[in-house]
Amino acid sequence: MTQAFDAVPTEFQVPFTWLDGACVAAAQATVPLMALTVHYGVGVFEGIRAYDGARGPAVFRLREHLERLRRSAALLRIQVPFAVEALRDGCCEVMAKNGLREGYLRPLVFVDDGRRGLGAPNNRIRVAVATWPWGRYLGDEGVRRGIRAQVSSLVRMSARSFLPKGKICGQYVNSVLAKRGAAAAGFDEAILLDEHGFVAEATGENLFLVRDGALVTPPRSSPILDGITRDTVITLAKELGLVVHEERFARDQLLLADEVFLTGTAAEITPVREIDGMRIGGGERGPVTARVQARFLDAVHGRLPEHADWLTPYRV
Ligand code: PPE
Repeated sequence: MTQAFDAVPTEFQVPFTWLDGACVAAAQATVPLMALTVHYGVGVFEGIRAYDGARGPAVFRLREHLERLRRSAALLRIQVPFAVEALRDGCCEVMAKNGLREGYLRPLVFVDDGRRGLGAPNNRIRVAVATWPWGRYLGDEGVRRGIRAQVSSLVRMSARSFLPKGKICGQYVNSVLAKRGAAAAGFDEAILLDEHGFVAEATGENLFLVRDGALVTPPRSSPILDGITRDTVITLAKELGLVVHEERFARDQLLLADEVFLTGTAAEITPVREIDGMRIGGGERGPVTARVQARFLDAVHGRLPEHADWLTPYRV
């Protein structure tokens, strides 16, 4: 069976990509066909956002993202050939050169061609930072009104077979399969349970529920990414006087929650208004979610002086 594809242009054209230490023309920043990462998914990546604010544009929690990139690489037994400081400067430089006062940054550490096969250990490790202007990941309406989610029939990858704390390229097939299944069934997003039946996370977001005014989110010992937005929300919620429990919960507790929301760099804070056709709480963004969302926006846009250290300013 053959399938015809229309040529799909790159979604967002920007002039520059940072590659192996310098900004190059984005069209020249390519990966060889036989790069190991293309075949086996042995690469690591990050997703970072920059926001404009009163004091100009700044990257949000850049150091934490770059440190997680190093940890992901360590789990994969590869070494990022640049120091965090060099990557930090590269991220700021490519945003500035692309004239982006806001946007998404995608550092990618990939293993080049050279030796072939699963055992190839020593091919050159290369690093790119792509950037583009990215709007609301789960839709403008999703952020305001909430999205409709499905509990996936696929289980979140187990830490017995994979390393969920690493943002490792190949591991994302688990997420893509769940996301595609949800989309095919008419949902906006999938929520994955772990192998024991406890709620883990969504395909590219951590998950919180609100119960009796308190936040509950799966603990870091669950097979979830150690989300930086998750950490930000826990910090900001405590500052708002909310109690936060990091504990496991099952599907029934999720369905009975007063509110549910997802957190991620791309998705920011997105309410969930319906799961598997059941209305969550009032079926719209709940009041606690709205408070956390507002404080999150204050933080990323530089309106919280006490969290100025979360921002890495750059000049456009
Ligand atoms: N869980 C997963 C599996 C995940 O991929 C992300 C980020 C999170 C939780 C939230 O982590 P953090 O961004 O540090 O709060 N997902 C990234 C990739 C999205 C994509 O489409 O690609 C992101 O949000 O940038």
